[in-house]
Amino acid sequence: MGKKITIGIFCLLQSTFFVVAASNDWASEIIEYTSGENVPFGYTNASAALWHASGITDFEGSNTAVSVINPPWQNNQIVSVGTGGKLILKMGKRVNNYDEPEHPFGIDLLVYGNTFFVYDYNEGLPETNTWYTSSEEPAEIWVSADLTNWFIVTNCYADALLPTQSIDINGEPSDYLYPPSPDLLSNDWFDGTWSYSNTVAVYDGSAGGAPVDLSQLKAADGEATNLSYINYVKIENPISENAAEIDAIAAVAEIPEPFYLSFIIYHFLFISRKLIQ
Ligand SMILES: [Ca+2]
Ligand SMILES: [Ca+2]
Repeated sequence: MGKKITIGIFCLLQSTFFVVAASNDWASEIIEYTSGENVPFGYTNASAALWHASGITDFEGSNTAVSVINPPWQNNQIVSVGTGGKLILKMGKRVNNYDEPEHPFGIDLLVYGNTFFVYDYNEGLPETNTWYTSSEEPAEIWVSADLTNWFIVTNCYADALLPTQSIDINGEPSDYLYPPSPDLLSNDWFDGTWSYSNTVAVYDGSAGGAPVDLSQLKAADGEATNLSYINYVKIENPISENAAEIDAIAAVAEIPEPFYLSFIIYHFLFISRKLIQ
């Protein structure tokens, strides 16, 4: 009985730790929200943009996996930033600007929206049925370390490329903290060759999102700059007549940590075994 309780508490601690650790990777606090104009009714709940991006959404009455053709759309999943609107969120932890290898492709932050690729239903299943447009509603992404000095992201927009994909090509869960290649931002998605299968394949296990590199920023005076870290993200929409939707904002996971850790653990075990022998 005592042992069971101990194991139970241990598991509880483990799962609590897991939840807390996972949460820190996401936007965790609303600093400011102004809906702006042209916002769909009911889509003004800014807390929908906090924590983990959506993995499932309703489709004709049943839960289905979020994908590049099936975006999150429920008003507890996304918040709209209309024309003249603004959403400022604090990240759950400091987001560092790293290059390879700590951050794949040098991408530091991922902004998830609800864009999707559009294909002609009349031409059959989406696996090989090519995209002819997307539902993008681009909004500016700004970042700040101190909530005073803001810098605009120059390499991508929110609620544009890339649509969210919750499962990989094998149907396994995508990694929402692993960035897609930023080369995909300049890909010609509508050249008649891109459909579900090859799109998901080039995501390479990432879940998509707008891939932000903190080395590709501009100051208010237009000068190119970078930041070594940020704590705040602002989505602003002076561009689009349509409201942009935000699902979540994630810090990219640092790659080498587990490798270093496993390296240390391996050597610790190796030395311990030698000592015991
Ligand atoms: Ca970077
Ligand atoms: Ca949208």
